[in-house]
Amino acid sequence: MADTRATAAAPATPVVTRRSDYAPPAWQVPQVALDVALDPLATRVHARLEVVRAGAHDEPLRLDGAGQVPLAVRVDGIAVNDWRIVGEQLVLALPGDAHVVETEVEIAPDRNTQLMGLYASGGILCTQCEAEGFRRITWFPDRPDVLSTYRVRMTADKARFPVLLANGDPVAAGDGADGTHWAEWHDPYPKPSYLFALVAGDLAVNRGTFTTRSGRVVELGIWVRAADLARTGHALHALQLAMAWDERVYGREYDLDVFNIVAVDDFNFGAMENKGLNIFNSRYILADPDTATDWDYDAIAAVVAHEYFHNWSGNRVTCRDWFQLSLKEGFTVYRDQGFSADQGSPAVKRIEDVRGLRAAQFPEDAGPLAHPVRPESYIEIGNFYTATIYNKGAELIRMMATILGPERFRAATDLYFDRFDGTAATCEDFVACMEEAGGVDLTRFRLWYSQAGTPRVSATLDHRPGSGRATLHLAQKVPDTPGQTAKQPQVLPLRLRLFGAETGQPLGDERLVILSDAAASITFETVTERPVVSLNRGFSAPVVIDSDRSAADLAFLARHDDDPFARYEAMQQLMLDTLVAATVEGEADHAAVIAAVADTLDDPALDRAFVAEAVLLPAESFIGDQLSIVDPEAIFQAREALRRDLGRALDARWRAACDPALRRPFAYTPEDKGIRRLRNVALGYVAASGAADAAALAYAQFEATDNMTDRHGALTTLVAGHSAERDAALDVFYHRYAGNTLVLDKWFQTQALSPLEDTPALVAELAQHPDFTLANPNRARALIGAFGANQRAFHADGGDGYRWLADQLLALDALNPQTAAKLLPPLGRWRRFDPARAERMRAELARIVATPDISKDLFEQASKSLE
Ligand code: 0A1
Ligand code: ZN
Repeated sequence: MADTRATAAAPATPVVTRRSDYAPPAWQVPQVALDVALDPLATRVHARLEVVRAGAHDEPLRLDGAGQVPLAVRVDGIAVNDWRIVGEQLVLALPGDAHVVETEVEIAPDRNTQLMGLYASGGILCTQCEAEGFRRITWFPDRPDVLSTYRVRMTADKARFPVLLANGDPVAAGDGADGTHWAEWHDPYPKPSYLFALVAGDLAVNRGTFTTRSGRVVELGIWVRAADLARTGHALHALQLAMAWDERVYGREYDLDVFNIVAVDDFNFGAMENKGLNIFNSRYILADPDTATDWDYDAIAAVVAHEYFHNWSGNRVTCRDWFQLSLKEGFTVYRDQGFSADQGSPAVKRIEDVRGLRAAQFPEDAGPLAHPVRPESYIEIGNFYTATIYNKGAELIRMMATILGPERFRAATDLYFDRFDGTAATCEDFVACMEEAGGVDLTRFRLWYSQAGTPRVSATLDHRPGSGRATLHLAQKVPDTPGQTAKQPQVLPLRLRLFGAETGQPLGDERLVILSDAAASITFETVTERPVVSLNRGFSAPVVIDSDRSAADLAFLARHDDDPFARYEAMQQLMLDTLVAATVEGEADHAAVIAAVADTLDDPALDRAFVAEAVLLPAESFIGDQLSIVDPEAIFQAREALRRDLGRALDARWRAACDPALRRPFAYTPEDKGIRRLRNVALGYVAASGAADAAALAYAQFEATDNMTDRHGALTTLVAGHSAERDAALDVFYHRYAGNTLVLDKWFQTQALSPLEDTPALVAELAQHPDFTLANPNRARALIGAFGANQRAFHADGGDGYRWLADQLLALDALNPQTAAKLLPPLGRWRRFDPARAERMRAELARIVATPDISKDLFEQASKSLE
């Protein structure tokens, strides 16, 4: 096999792929038969492609390949040698309109450290083909608009690989010579190569069934190592819930007789929706109360649902080209958000999603890697699995759903699935269905797909006492982003409502205002008292709102708004204004925030999960996003001072929320989750107050609890301060969970997220720990990713963190370019910092770009961050 590094290396002049260059494939491949003789060091792949000329042309057949050498090429059964290798393609001229082309290659999954194509994870052989991994397995037109039916035959050593799985349904199996066995699978649904999968390993299965609404009984299987079997129940249950939900909410039924999920420890992303054979990062499958937090349980259900939902939004209807990635990802995220909202509290789910959007997507949209939801070009498509494609993409679908209303939105998704079933579609196709079935004109709305950047909306409310009316003046601006200036106003659906400042009562109904011009004024009648405006309720548009509402008005909305999201938002804005003032001026009055937090804690009508979210201060990075120059230390100090004051002023309330008397045996119910969430937020505030007994309290919780949520919550609080209990807890935790890789990830991550001054030194030390390895993406992210996200530690004076991160990225790039490139963005934010920090960050980016033989993945991220 050729050197695996060769194909990832940055070419001298990187090849840029452009959306405008799209051309339909010259050849289609309606049928594929693969014969795979599996062996960790020498796997033989024989591919038989039935190729058909598409249209009248004399183009040769072009097959993509990476890191492999064709050992044989046959056309219609006859060996040929008149093919050429051009770049990474095998080019073969064919005389007729239909031929059978066969190739044979040898690959070494054991040596595949990129985790793309066929690779080994803990003795399991598995595949990852999205976006361009299939070309690392065999020669093929590896593009999503070539759809084929696949027949796959696998042969392997029966003792080492007793289980053989592939897409579709199993059709035959048997024993071969020399202790081998074989299995054949057939997938009747035409699919692009990125959805191909196979797995071979010594796996145990948790089986279940699901009966679809038309009576088909589907065999479900969650496949893991035998030792992990006891931790698969939650994932299986989530899968059954997701299957029922998709029938009920979108009318989508499952279409094969089996649905398998395999969990592996080494995986570049969260999971993959291969047809009928999803492959997961084990962190999104394995859970039990002792090892997984409530956050993990929720994430498992969300990712299981996400991958399942792709069976329709992604697999039955796929993407024409990778510029359309958000067609499947934005829509599927929107669908999994709806599923999760329906499992518990929709308001809390919305708050979590908006918090995530602000933490990951807004900074992306404001930085050097900003790109539209439908990008115009890329060097490496792996770099475009971003918060913009996924989460902003989901917000676009949500806005269209808001504009259409639930019935018309459902009619539009039905039309989309019907019209494009079995084909490769575009974002434009989706929007056209929304227009047609929704009876709306979305011409201007399409700008959301082509313009990057988060729109900013300014809002001022005019009211003359006694006039009986009020006027809301709105204006919008879409900021410049790399390569895009002078943008047009976008279509913003804004849910609004007025409240009377004296009575606290609503003044009229909620209104949906569609702002599509640069500015507009909206008049409200029957305004009988001084109004306060509740804006962008439910976060109906993914924008930044600049309003002139006073602290008193925000505190009023935090108490009286009837939209839970808006209530949370008012509280956050109040906190944010206070923290920004404190950062800039060195101090601020904390009284309004303390009063609002006290009221929220005291309101018995609010669910505890909501309260826990509402009383959390905005993240340090989000405070930084409000400032023209980020001063990480000043932000940290301002936030700590407010935490201390909140801790002290509301001490009795926090202690009540984390009172051991409230503990009860673990149950994964919305109510118990809420109690646990608030308990751990409260514990953090007790510690922030500086109370002498805080570490003892946290340690007692750490020891006495029966679940990871409370144990990890206590550990997080302990790790944020210096105490004997901190060291003891880290030690106990490490030894108790030695051998459980997922829990050890938490051990690394919690320390890397600590706000203490010695975190940079500790992180450097942890990188030398015997349990640290760059070969496992979860472990690398737990340490390197967490450190990059720790604003205070990463930017600590001296800038040693920048050099350390760059060194880690370069080392990781040599093994796994995709994962390395994903961890670069914290360095790319250099323009937002003071000149001394900015220069050091820039110098590290320049050093990365100048390093010979870096991957095109890392090159694209680093070079764009320098521009
Ligand atoms: N389509 C998957 C995400 C994914 C993308 C690329 C991968 O390559 C390593 C893996 C997974 C999803 O949306 O879940
Ligand atoms: Zn997805």
